[in-house]
Amino acid sequence: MSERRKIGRLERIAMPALISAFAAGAALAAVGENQPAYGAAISTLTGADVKAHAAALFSQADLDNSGTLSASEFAAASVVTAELARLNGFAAVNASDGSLRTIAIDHQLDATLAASEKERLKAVALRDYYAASGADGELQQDEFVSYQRAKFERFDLNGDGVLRRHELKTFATFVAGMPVTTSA
Ligand SMILES: [Ca+2]
Ligand SMILES: [Ca+2]
Repeated sequence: MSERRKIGRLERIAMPALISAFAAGAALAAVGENQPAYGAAISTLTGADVKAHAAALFSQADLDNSGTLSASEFAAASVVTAELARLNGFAAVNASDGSLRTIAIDHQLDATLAASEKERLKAVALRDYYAASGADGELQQDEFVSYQRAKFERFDLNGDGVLRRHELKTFATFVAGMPVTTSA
């Protein structure tokens, strides 16, 4: 199947269900009366937070409860996470203490993702997926946690095991679907 066909199928099947899954568990604070209980904005993000967040994200993204993420589930999660961050004005993080915390995104970002941005995010996600999923072509939870952990390390510019200040801001910008550079 061509990339284009895969992406077309992804739009039709995964997106509405995934948006519901994410909205039920986390975001869409700007919409509706039943707002989830967000804790305060976080000032530091630790490796333990990333692990907890990755585990929560994995179950939200595994729409068919197969215990693994397909390429379309993975790519849809990337796009929906970015869309919700734009809509809310913050990235939502499931912290290691079980609380749902926020990281503000750049206020200059548009509240919606342009179609071209979505296409770019899907293309990047599919590339990452095939790199992370290994020989069996399915992404297991430990592979997903490792993938998230590697991204976290990429944003930890001073290598102290914690994201703070501009590291955190760059991370949130990335979650919101903007291309970011982390190398000097
Ligand atoms: Ca699945
Ligand atoms: Ca750091």
